[in-house]
Amino acid sequence: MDKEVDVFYRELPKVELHAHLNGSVSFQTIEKLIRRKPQLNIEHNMTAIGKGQRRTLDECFQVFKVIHQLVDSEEDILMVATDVIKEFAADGVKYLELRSTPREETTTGLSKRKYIETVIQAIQQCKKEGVDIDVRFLVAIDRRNGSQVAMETVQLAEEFLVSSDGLVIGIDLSGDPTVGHGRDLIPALQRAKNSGLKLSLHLSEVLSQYDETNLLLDIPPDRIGHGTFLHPEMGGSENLVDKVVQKKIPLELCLTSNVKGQTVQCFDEHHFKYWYKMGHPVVICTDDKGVFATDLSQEYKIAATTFGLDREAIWKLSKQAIDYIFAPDSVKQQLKQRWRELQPEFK
Ligand code: 6MZ
Repeated sequence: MDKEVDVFYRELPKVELHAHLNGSVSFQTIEKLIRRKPQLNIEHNMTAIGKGQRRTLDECFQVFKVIHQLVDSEEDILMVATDVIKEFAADGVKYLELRSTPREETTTGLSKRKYIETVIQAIQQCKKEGVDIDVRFLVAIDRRNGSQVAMETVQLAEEFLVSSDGLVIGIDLSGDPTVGHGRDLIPALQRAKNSGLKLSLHLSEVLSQYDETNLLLDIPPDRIGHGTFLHPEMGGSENLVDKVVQKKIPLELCLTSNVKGQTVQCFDEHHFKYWYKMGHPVVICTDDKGVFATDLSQEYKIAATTFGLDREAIWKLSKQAIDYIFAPDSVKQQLKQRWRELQPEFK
């Protein structure tokens, strides 16, 4: 591997907008968790998908279940969130929107409220330690849990929107895309939107979700996760593309995740190409850097080598991501200033 090239991606200031907390747990942190819970008999190959390996999306969701067994207390969440934030910072990420599904665990006394408070505590702790990264939190709705849980999650997020000093800023809709129908979640999502929470929705991550995607685009979301099957070349439709384009909804694109999860055949065929060529807003993200054994520098490098983007184009892409963050304009201005200070000479 060319070391000098790697340094460019590592030093590139980056914005990460699509990172699931429990999918982002590194090998090292998993090691610590396994030591805390030896009785679970969990091994590394059950929590990550290594180089050259692929799984079905369904198998990926089994991996999250294993990680959830390892992360089931306040203490675990604090460690996991702190480690994940520091790892993103070490990878050159200057602004991170972390998302996670609040869980309750009767055996450890964990409540959903405590779950969110603990993530906030980790963010504050990193800030106090001077870790060079601005972190915000999106409360996630797992579609598997249905409409009532979705509504309760939004209500909880509304409370934190007011009380967390700008740290909780939005809602994520995620979970196994083959389970449930988005139509049932519209009242909760609409309520979130009305109360000022930003919305990032996983849309068309798998084929044949025209009706659901069409309905959810009418809310509309502030950003789209994946959107793999929106466009006609992938079995989507012009109508969906038109809506996304007209509303200028940015897409969060996760190359390694989609290839390892087998919703996309290979990097060459990734829908990044379609949207980027069109000039539509796209943001390169990791999705689950632990599970898919990647990091954001690596994802930018893959985009560059696969689609022939030079350093200037990559720089533009990382800078453009600032426009699509959910934090207020003042934060965007600060980040743009940072990028100006760090910009290298392009020959
Ligand atoms: C849909 C995903 C996902 O919330 O426990 N999640 N949802 N598609 C994906 N593509 C691979 N990757 C992760 O993190 C794990 C949870 O994030 C969602 C799933 O609901 C998973 O259980 P948290 O921090």
